[in-house]
Amino acid sequence: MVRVVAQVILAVALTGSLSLGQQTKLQAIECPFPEGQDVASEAKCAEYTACEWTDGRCHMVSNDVGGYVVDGEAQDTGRGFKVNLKKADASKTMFGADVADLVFEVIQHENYHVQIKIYDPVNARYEVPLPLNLPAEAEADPLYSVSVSGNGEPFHFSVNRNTNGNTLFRSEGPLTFEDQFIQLHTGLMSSYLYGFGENTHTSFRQVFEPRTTFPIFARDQPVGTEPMNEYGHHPYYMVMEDDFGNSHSVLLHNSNAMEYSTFLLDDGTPTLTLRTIGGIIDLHFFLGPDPEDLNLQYTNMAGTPAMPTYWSLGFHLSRWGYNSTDGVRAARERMKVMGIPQDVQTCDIDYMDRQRDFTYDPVSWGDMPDLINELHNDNIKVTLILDPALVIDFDNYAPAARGKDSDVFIKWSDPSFVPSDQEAGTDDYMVGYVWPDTKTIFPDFLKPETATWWTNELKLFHDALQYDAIWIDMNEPANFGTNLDKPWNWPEERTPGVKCPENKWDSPPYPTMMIRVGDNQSKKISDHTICMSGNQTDGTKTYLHYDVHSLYGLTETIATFNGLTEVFPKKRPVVLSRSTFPGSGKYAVHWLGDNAADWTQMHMSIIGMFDFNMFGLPMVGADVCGFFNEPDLEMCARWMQLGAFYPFSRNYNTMGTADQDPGVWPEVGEISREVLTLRYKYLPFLYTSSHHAHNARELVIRPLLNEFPADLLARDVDDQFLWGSGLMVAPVITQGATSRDVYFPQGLWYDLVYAKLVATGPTTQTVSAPLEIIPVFVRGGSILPYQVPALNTVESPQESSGCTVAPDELMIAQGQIFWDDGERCCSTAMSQSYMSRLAYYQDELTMSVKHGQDVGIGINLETIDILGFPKDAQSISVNGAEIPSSGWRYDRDARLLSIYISVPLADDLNVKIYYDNDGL
Ligand code: MIG
Repeated sequence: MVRVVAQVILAVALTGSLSLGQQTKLQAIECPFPEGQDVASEAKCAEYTACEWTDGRCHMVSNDVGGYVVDGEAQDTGRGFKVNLKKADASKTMFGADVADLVFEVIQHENYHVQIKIYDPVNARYEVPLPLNLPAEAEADPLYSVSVSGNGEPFHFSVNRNTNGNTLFRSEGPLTFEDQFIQLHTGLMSSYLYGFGENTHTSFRQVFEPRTTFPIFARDQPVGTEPMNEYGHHPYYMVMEDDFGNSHSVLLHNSNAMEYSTFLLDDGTPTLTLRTIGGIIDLHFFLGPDPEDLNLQYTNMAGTPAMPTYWSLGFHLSRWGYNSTDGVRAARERMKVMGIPQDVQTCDIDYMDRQRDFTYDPVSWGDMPDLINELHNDNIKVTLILDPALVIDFDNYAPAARGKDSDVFIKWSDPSFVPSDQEAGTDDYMVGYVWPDTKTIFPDFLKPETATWWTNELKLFHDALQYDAIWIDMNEPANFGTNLDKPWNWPEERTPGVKCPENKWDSPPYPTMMIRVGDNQSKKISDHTICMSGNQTDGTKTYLHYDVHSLYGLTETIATFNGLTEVFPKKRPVVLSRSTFPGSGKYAVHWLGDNAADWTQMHMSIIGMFDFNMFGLPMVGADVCGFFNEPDLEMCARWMQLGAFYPFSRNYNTMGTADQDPGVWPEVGEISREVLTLRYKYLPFLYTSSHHAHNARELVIRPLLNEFPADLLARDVDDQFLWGSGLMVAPVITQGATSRDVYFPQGLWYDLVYAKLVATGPTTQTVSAPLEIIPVFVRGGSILPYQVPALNTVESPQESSGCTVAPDELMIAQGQIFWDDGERCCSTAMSQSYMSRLAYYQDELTMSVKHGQDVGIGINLETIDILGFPKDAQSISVNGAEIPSSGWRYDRDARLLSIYISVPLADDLNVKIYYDNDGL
């Protein structure tokens, strides 16, 4: 491939279509009404001088009138360039408070990575205070160039790919930059747009027609199918530019409430609008060019995914509402009786005493320490939930008292905001109400003192209950009944909950569409959370909750992760977090929130997995069998099958519903045993993929388009997914179906269980899938390591291992085995982990150990299954010595050659197969 070296182009005057777009009235560039587009009318339009009514549409005025003008020559910064902008016409505004003078700055990083900031040079505005990993110096041969209009011209910019001239970003229409309303539009190369979150996406690929808008802002919002913002905040997207699969991705590094909109310009160009109500424009572009490259490039900056402990890849079981230790025992017993693999038992808030963190109910859960011992003796790990908010009962509740001593809670930003009837002893803390029967305050996890205090609480808690992992819920943060007279679960006699003051933060001029979607009862951005006019601090600077709201989950995750490294020195912490932000993947496992037992939501869980793998959080999964409502046998069986291929695999349901653990229905129990046994067999492959994700930063769960970027059909497939590059899962997610259509991209595809060659792609085939079957395929060219499955991962590492070899058309396949003690933390010494490479080339398999021989000691490679082998072998040699004919078996029908050897994983290996290939 020829690489074209180019430099950042300084202040290039725009030519061609760019200047056209800049002058025409772009009627499709909608004028956004705070109340939503339903109110659009000529009269309403006239209220905004930045908008204009033409032909029955209210749209932004053209760029030369409503936008900014380049004011001066570009200046070289040594790391790129910057140029001054000034507002073209101060009278054209949406909500007033336009920033008159701006700087547009290009900052070069790696060759594949450029940052573009647009900010106010005079009055510094809020910027996300968490560090990104940026190179100390720019690399010299950028893959991109950035163009901006010349001095005196209407401001316009574009980002281009040098190798082929693709235009990755091309600003359209006017830039709006007001104190609480920033808006930027860009034309896209194609409508193959993916990402953004956390949202209720019903397709992985974004929709442009009709125009579609999603809000982004951390929110305790259950899953549904209308466009909603959910728990996390990930303004990160990818576009596949052309038919060759060249792809780029973009992060808008901004944590304020925002929304994005996808639509077609009047000439059909797919276009994206980005709106945020605070901070600055801070864009990071990654140039790939492959979707898989993007993952490496993005996570290198935002945070590489945590390496999961081996046991956390096992099956997790829980529900809200076991109601007692005996409830847990009964569920565990059902799993044992049915012989269903399980590694983790989780307890929800019902274990707590009056739903207070760091306590347990003395009555129904009085023997909690015994329960944990029993589970540990049974090789089961225990995850306990914690909510961030603590009760203000300082006299009787020591964690809050200690927190108050260290002054760790979120405060009002102005003493005048403290309600006059606020509870005694709560000073200027913001007081809310969540699950406990007593009002609560919220730790400020930005503050260093909070991390110290939280670590101490985690340690004390572990002294009382020997948990293995912590699940942090409600960390958007959630608060009940904000702005309402009475929270839904509020006892009658109580005083009202928190009502946010009227000010520009709690009632911003453009609250984004989040106030109109989901169960936003008070129609405010503080709905279901704490007030935006709260104050937080990192010890140096103070921040409004308005700005740092969406960082709450990440900052709590970091504090919990760091705390657990002290509770469990040298072990990898397992932290399960509901709210996430770019960078969370370095620390957290994520589940996709409160879904429902519903077939559409089962499908959406695959899309959610794709999104979060893109966001750098490969350890992800949805509540299997649904959180709300009750699944029937069929749905739960199908969901257990799909969930067996979630990296984070947990069956979970809400309070007050019937039990739905797999042991409840004998049939589901059997199906679950079978499919989880298959998962456990291939855990070494999932573990190896997780290691690659952690290290080489590949995706664990891949949409087909990641492996087949130039295959246009693959780009719309979101009901099938890959583990790594070698295993494809095509779950049944349709009620009543006993077969499904499967798209097989180019190559050979074998059935994982029956070993037969099923398809030579590209092709779509109908595959039979009665209730007990989930279609899973191995891709020709891959070698998948496996292990004889056990009932949990404490037992399985002692078992012997094998590998499934799936040759491609040229009879070639390759794979790797990564292995370590499963939980060791943070040593990068190669000697502490094992890695070998497996290569199959025309009847010969070699395994070469790369490092960690000692770690592999004690485990034998016992079986090699070669799929699609043309005929029986005449003889087979292992490391040069012929083995007896009892050492292999050939299944003529499946064309499966199974070779039984017994060679230590620690040693290099060569297996050669001789057969008579006459007449083939
Ligand atoms: O307001 O702890 O998403 O998994 O069972 C609900 C109770 C609080 C929400 C979590 C869910 C959990 C539930 N929690």
